[in-house]
Order: sequence, then C-alpha cells, then structure tokens
Amino acid sequence: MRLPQSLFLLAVAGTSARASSDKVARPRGVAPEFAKFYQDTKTFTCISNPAVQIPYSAVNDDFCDCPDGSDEPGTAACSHLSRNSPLTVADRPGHSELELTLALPGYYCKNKGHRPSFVPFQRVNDGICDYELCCDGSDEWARPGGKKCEDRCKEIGKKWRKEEEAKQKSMTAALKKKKQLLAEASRQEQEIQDNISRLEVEIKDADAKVQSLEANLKVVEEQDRKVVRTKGKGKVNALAGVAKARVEELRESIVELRQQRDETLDRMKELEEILSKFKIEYNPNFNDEGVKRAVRSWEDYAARDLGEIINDAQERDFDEIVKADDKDSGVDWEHWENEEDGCADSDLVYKLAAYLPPSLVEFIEDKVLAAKAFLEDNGVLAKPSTDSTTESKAVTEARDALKSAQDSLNNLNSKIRDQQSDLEKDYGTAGIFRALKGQCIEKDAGEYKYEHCFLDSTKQVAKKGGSVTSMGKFTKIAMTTVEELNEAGDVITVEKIALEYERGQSCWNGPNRSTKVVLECGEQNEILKTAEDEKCVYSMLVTTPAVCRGPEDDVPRSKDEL
Ligand code: MAN
Repeated sequence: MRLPQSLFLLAVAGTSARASSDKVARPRGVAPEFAKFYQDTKTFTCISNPAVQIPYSAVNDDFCDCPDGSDEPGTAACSHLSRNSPLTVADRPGHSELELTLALPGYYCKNKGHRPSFVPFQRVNDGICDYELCCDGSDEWARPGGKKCEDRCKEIGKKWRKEEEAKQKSMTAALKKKKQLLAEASRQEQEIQDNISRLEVEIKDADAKVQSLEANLKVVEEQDRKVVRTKGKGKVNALAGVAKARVEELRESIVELRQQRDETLDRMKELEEILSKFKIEYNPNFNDEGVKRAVRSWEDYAARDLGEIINDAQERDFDEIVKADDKDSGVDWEHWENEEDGCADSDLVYKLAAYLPPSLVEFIEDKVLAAKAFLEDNGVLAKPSTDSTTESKAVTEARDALKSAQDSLNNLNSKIRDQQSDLEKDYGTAGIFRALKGQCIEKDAGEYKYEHCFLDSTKQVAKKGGSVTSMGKFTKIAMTTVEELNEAGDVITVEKIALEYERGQSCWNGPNRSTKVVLECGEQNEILKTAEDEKCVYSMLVTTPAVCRGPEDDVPRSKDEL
C-alpha cells in the first residue's frame, strides 16, 4: 500500500473554534476560520482589500465585487480569479498582484459525518456532484437544471475512515520496519567501525613484523656473505661433478665396444677357417666359374697383411682407462669436488689475511665488509647477485618470510581502505540504505521481468529466452521532482528520493542504459511500475519503508545531523 506523507488533506479548524463561530450565522460557503470577516451584517469589507467595502446584501449575490473574490464565498461568480498563483498585472492592467488572488481557499463543504473540505469555486453549481470533495452535495445548492446531489457523507465517511485506518495501520507497520532498518544500518556501520579498529591493530603488528623481518634478512644476508667466503664452493665443483659423470659414461662405452669387437673377431676367425678348409677341399676339375672366383678372392684376402688387429700397447691403455677407481684412472675427483672457486671479490682480504696475525683477521674483515656495503649502497660497486641459486637456504627462507609478511600487510591495508571508503559513502539519512544494499525485488511487465537490487543494479530479463540486460549500476542517491495528483485532484510537484543507476548495457544506436528509481513510502519493498521514458532510459517507482516519514522526522534536525 502506498502511503501519503501527510494523512490529512486539509488543515481544518478545531471543533471548539468551529462551535463558537457557528453561533454567528455564516454566509454559504464560508469556513469557520473565515467567519470573523462576515460578522458585520450591514457592510462587508473585502478581506484582502479593506479599502473596498460593499453592502452586506451584496455577499453571495452571484456578482463579483471584491478584487479577491471574498464577497462570493458560496457562488462561482469570482471563480475566474486565480486560486493558487496570482495573475500577473499584465493580465489585468490597473490591478496589483495581490488584488487578483482569491482570499478564500474555495467553497466550504461541511460534510457532516465525514470531514469538511473546500471545493474550487468553478465547481459550485456546475451541475456535477463533486462527492470526492463535497460528500454532502452542498456544492450544487442551486440545483442547476434540476440537479439534486444527495448527502452521501455517511457512507463515504465510513469508507474513508476504514481506508484511513488501514493506511494508519500500514504506516505504523512501515515505520516499525523503518526502525528495524535503521537499527540494522547502524549495526552494520558499527561493524565496519569495529573492523577498522581491528584492522588498525593488525596493521600495526604486521608492520612491526615486516620491519623485524627486513632487519632479519639483512643479518642473514650478511652472514651468508661470510659463509660464502669461508666455505666457497662454486662452479669448479659443479663442473667436476658433470665431468665425472661424463667420464664414467665414456668408460662404460669403451668396455662395451671392446666386448663387441672381441665377439666380431671370433666370428671372423671362424669364417676364415671355413674358407681355408673350403680352398683345400674344393674340386678344381669341376669347372664351376663361381666357385673358382670365390677361391681366388679368398687367396687374395689371405695374402694381404692385415697386421695385428689388436694392438697390445693400445690394449694396455684401454685397461688403464676402464679401471673404475678414480685415483687409478688418473683423475682425483675428490680434489676437484672440494676445490674453491677462483678469486671472489672478498678473497683479496683473505689473501691479505694470510699474512696477518689471526687476531687481526676478524677486525679487518668487518672493516672491509662495512666499506664494501657502503660502496655497494652508493652504486660504486655492483651489488652481489641475489640469484637464488647462489644464495643460501637461510637467505631464501628469510626473503620468503619477508615477502609473505609484506603481502599480508598489503592485504590488510587494502581491506582497511575498502572499509574506510565504505564509511564515507552516502547511504542516505542515518545511513538507512546500508541495510537495504543488495536486497532484490522484481516485477513482471509485458515481455520482460524487471529487477531492482538496492544500491547495486537494475536489470531487464526477457521472459522468452531469459536473456539478462543490465539497466545500470548504482551511482548515487539524489533528490528528484515528480508530478502527482493530490487528493483534491490537482497536479502538484513533489520532491522524492531517487536511486540512480548508470552505465548499463549499451543500447543499439543509443546511450548506455540507465535507470532512475523513484522511492515512495510503503510497507513493502516493491516495484510498482517500470517505464522506458526515452529509448533505454528507464524509471521505476518503488515503495520502501526506508523513506517513510514518522513524527520524529518532522522534528527540526540538530546542527550535527545537517
Ligand atoms: C531491448 C530492450 C528495450 C530497448 C531496446 C533498444 O529490446 O532493452 O527496452 O528499448 O532493446 O534497442
């Protein structure tokens, strides 16, 4: 149910005031609060123009005498005058603005059994029963054309009171919900403030941890540099390792090749024996050209001096090479595997230290290290490579620990920034929309279903196929004006709170979609209607208890709240 901000249409004089005024007979159409102007029964003084006086008999004589229309409270004779906005002087030369404005709000209907109300003067005796404003039918007192408007105030009043009661009930429920929203919003805000306080403590600790780990890394790196100098094993050792493996591989290949060679020689010998036997045993008288050719080839082969296939000296060399023992094979791997690298940058110190008494070595070493660090920090000497392959496990671990502490510090800083910026965001009066943020409501309309998620997004979902189109992302809370009909049926301009959503899906040949969600007081969060005011520019009318105004909202706000 939609609730008007003010449940009363008109400010009507209280009963006691009316009772006292009623003692003096009021002319037709005069409200109790204006009765005092009509007490002189001889002369009538125009209300806004006291200089104009007319005989009392000219009141309600259906002729407009007063410039403010006050002499015709019960007829339409002065209805040409403006009720709300004064006519300009240009419209009626010779008259001031004030003179052309009606002094009375309209024709007063007593509406006994309901509530009194004013009818615009032009509707008096116009032949139409204006029951919504004048339920007693008194606006048609002259019965133009025989028109009689019966008094319907009893039934209309009863219906109105019932509706009013329902509205009051709904308003009470809405204000209760608003109170809950305010409580929730303040709880959420408190939670953010608590988060910030907690994060501040965590950041302090994390910062201290980072500093201590930075110092620790420096110390470990320094120690590592000393250790490298004293235990330096580097590329030579790595090379010795590779060479040893390669030599081992070659040795195995030689053993295998010798074995294959010996097997081949045995087979060759066997074949030569077969052929020698064949040469002796074949029958030369048997005139077989192929056999004769084979025998000749064999004789040529046998006549050739092929020399020793296996050379003894070479064999001895092979025997030496294939010996598995490192020392016997001539290479002292152990020596190379423990060899220090060539001249490191700090080795000079050690070379120098070799000539100094041991008590001075440490002193000199520290001085040299300090000088070297100074030169490195000032870019005179290149800093030693931090390549993980050359740094110790302790340095890697210290560096990793520092990195992970820095990461968690950055993470905490980004969390606190998020929370702080959330606190600075506009969530409406008393931050009430914080409690609604992310809550979604939807409504079917034609081929689409429209969705509104408070302070987040608006969407258009096609019922056929279900494709979702973004109608905008939340940008801000703003005030907007809308035109409405009041209970008297007049168009009035009212200010409302609106939630604005922009940069939605781009529209073919048009702008990016955007939505203005106009909020109204209501018991439920509900989309009343959605309209596409221009191509891809949408508006939604949404009710929510968050914008209902209770009695406390009319109390002037303190300086702090403004
Ligand atoms: C879709 C919908 C409409 C919109 C057109 C623009 O059909 O989003 O609301 O007007 O696209 O092309």
